[in-house]
Amino acid sequence: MKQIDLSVSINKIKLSSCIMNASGVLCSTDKELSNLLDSFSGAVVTKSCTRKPRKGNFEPRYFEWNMGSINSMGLPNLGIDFYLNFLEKKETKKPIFLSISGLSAEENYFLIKKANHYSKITALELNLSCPNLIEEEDLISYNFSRISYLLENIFKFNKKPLGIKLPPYFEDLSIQKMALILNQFPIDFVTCINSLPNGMVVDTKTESVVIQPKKGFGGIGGSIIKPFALANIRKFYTYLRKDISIIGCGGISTGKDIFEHILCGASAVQIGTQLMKEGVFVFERLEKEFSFFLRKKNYSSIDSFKGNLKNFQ
Ligand code: RRO
Repeated sequence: MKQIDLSVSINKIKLSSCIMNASGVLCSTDKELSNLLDSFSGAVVTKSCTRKPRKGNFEPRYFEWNMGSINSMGLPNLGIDFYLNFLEKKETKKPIFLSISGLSAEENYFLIKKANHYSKITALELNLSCPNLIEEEDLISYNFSRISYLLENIFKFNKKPLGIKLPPYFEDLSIQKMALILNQFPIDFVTCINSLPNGMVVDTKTESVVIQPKKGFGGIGGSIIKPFALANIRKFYTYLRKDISIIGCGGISTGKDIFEHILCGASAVQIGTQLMKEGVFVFERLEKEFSFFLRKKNYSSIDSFKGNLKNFQ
């Protein structure tokens, strides 16, 4: 039987498998991160961290139903020092992506400078798209001049490979503008997409919202958001410099979903809601399903179909 090669490169970073966790899901604590390091995933992404530990928003703050999930976690994390110290102690061959999400530009500079000193961090995923911060008035990633200013400052000192976790955009022009900005900087990758902000789920039995923070509004993930993830990946693939890789995230629960993300232009994929539902065993299942799918299609590597989505003529 033909061997299927699921290894990929995200710019210069080599992954033995294109499947990894999405930041935020089962990647906050010592135990969760150890489980991810021991799993079949091709890389590990940490929970977005801040300078100081945070408890996050009040519970209940996560809810899932058959088509997706809603969360308003509020950036609970153990603080950057925990993640750096934890990783420093671990021997692993897997690339490690430290996700950071400072509450201000200055905090992001501080976090990036600090992480730059740690050899175990392969790359940084700068999360500019958390939809659930009580402190934040607007999402920085919907404010193009703020993003531009932030990146200009970051690339004055940053030495690590760096990518940006983006929110979903809903207009072609927004993606064009964002790509124009990103193309000016030595960015290694973008992750598309974070959860869809400001969603709402209603429980008809109790006639109530299903999560407590922010009167029930939260970020939507899971299979229901896949079309938005695919559209954002496709558009960024069209508009971004070819050396900026795309990590697809949003609505993956089967091997076929991974194929769709990569066909649209993703180089690797992240699993969020489905990891939460299934635990770390999801990686082995998805690898098997994806390999099976590729074998049926007669593809033996990711590069043989990546980005090759066809249009009607
Ligand atoms: O912690 C959260 O509330 C959260 C974050 Br930082 C994020 O980036 N995306 C999300 O859906 N939740």
